[in-house]
Amino acid sequence: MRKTFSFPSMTPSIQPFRRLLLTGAAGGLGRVLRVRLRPFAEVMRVSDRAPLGEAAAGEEVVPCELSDALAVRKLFEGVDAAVHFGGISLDGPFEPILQSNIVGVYNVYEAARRIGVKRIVYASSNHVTGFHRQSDRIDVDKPMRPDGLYGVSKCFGESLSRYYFDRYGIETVCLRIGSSFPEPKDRRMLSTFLSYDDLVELVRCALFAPSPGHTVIYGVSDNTGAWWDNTKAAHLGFKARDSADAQRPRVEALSPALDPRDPAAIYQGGPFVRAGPFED
Ligand code: NAI
Ligand code: 15L
Repeated sequence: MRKTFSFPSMTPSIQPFRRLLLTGAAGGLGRVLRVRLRPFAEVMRVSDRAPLGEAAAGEEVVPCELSDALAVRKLFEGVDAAVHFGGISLDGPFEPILQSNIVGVYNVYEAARRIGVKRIVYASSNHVTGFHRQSDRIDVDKPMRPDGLYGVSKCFGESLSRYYFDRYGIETVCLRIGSSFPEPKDRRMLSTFLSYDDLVELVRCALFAPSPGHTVIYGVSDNTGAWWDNTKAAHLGFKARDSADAQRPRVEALSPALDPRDPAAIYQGGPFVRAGPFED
C-alpha cells in the first residue's frame, strides 16, 4: 500500500493500491465490487473460474480455480491487498464446499503469506452463527453456531485468517454478510438485508481502516430489528446508510409469514437451518 494516501476518503485523489485482487468477480457481489472498487487501485486484478468477459481499462482478468494452489500463488503475484469473495455461496454437498471454501481459502492465505500480502477482506457469512435465535441480538463474541456445511466452511475461513494474523501478521477483516441483493426478497431479509451501497462502503472501510488486526463484523444495513451488534468493530468506521425498512410493505405483501414453529422462523439462518442433508 502506498504511504502517501490518507484515509478515509470516498474519492481518493490517488489510487491507494497498486494492484488490488478481487476473487469471485463473476458472482453476484463480485460484479458489483469489480466496478465499485475500481477507483481504489491503479490495477484491479479480477478473478473467477467462471467467465469474466474482457478486461476494462485498468483491469487484469486472471481466471483461476481456487483449489489449485499453484494457480492461486500465481494469481497473488504483484498484489498489495485482496478482497476474497470467491467460493460456494450456498449450502450443499461437502466435496464442492471442501474444494472451493476450505482448500480454496487455505490456498489464498498461503499465497498471501508467500507473496507478502498484508491485508485481506474475507467474505464470511451470517451462517457462521445461523443457529442463534432470531429473538436474540448477538455480537461477534457469541459462539459460532453454523447452520450447515457452508456455514462450517466460513467458520474455517474465519479461524484460518485469525491464525494467519497471530502467526504471520496478515490483517483480515471478516465480513459476516447478511443478505446482499438488489432488494430484500422475504421477511427474514428485512432483518438481514445489506444494500449494495452499504456493502461497498463496508469493503472500503475494511480495506482502509488503519490497523484492523483481525476484525469480524456483520455486514448489515441499518434495518430496524437487525439481530447483530457491531459495536466491537466500531474502529472500522463503517456506518450503514441504507435500511430495508421502507421495503416492509412490499415484502410482507409478497411473502407470507412462516409458521412460528418452523425452524426457518426461529433461527437466524432462516431456511439454511433446515436444508440438507446433502450427499456428494
Ligand atoms: P456467487 O455464488 O454469486 O459468487 C461466487 C463466485 O465464486 C462465483 O462467480 C463462482 O464462480 C466463484 N467460485 C466458486 N468456487 C470457486 C472456485 N473453486 N474457484 C474459483 N472461483 C470460484 O455468490 P455471491 O452472492 O456473489 O457471494 C460472494 C461471496 O460472499 C461468497 O463467498 C459468499 O459466501 C459470500 N456471501 C454472500 C452473501 C450474499 O447475500 N450475497 C451473504 C453471505 C456471504
Ligand atoms: C449467504 O451466505 C448466501 O451466500 C446468500 O446467497 C444468502 O442466502 C445469504 O447468506 C442469506 O442468509 O440470506
